[in-house]
Amino acid sequence: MKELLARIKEEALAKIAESDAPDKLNEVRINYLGKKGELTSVLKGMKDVSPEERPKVGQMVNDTREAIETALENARIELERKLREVSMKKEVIDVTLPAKKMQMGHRHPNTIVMEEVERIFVGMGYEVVEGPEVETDYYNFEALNIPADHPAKDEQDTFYVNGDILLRTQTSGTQVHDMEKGKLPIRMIAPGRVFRSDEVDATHSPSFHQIEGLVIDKHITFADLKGTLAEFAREMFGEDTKVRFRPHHFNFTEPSAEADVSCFKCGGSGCRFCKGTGWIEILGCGMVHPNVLRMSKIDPDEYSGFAFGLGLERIALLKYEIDDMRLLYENDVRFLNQF
Ligand code: 2NM
Repeated sequence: MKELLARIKEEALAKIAESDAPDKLNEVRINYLGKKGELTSVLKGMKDVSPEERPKVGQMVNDTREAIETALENARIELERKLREVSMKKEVIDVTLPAKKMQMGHRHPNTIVMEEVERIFVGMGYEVVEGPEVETDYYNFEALNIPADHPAKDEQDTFYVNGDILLRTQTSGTQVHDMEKGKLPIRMIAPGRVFRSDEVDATHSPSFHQIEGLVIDKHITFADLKGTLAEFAREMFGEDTKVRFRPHHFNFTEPSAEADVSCFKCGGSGCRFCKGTGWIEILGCGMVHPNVLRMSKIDPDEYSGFAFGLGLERIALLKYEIDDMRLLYENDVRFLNQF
């Protein structure tokens, strides 16, 4: 009996030692300690052992069972440790590997120019004010001294919602709203989308963007307008940029002018870019018409002001030497990625 138990124990420990997976250990447990296991059949044979021998043999069987169980438990712990080690090695992260490149979006050329213009005027103490894209006839035309029979009001040029409500053709309405508040002085720019009933071509679109500026205070003169736009041109197009003013007509300003900047490609000597003239037209401007001030309850004998308006897309096309405005709206990333 003693030899039999020693053999069982030796065999079981050998099997445990060569087990390299949890289910193999389980197999050993079933084969030796299970209901039909070898040790169990020894226990069943106890009835043939004499009563005097029984406690001794019983003790031996228990010792053997304990030895096998301890070996199984130790093997299980060791096996789990090994498996954990293998999986930790497999899951290791190499922090020295080059990172995946992030696909970063970027600002649209229109936005770049818009933010640049805003930055320059905010630097001069202007407020940025946004207003509604849908306006009444009064704010878009009448308050700006544009009479009922003016060609700009024609349905050929303006999108009407109905007889009185329309899509704004300029952002000046936003400035009228501000003047009506009666808080003076005013130093503001009104950027935003405007609408005109134009056919799409290289330089026209039914929807584009404007930035209009307005300053109203006591003793504002055309000299203030000139100095302001000269500073804007230097910041926008470069230190050496010159500005010139040509007489023009707008209903809402008197006198009115168009402003040109010296060509920032050739410096003014004349090139393909400025069509040989050395100058590039960038905006319209003037001193706010007394009628406009009066309609917004500002006394033109006490206050005066200047205003100007520029087309955002036009500046973007010039700055980036883009020859077709449609490229700014198509949102082809191969085009947009260049800026
Ligand atoms: C321009 C040209 C000249 C202008 C006038 C006003 C207001 F509201 F004060 F009357 N806002 N913007 C103005 C003046 C706009 O765009 C070419």
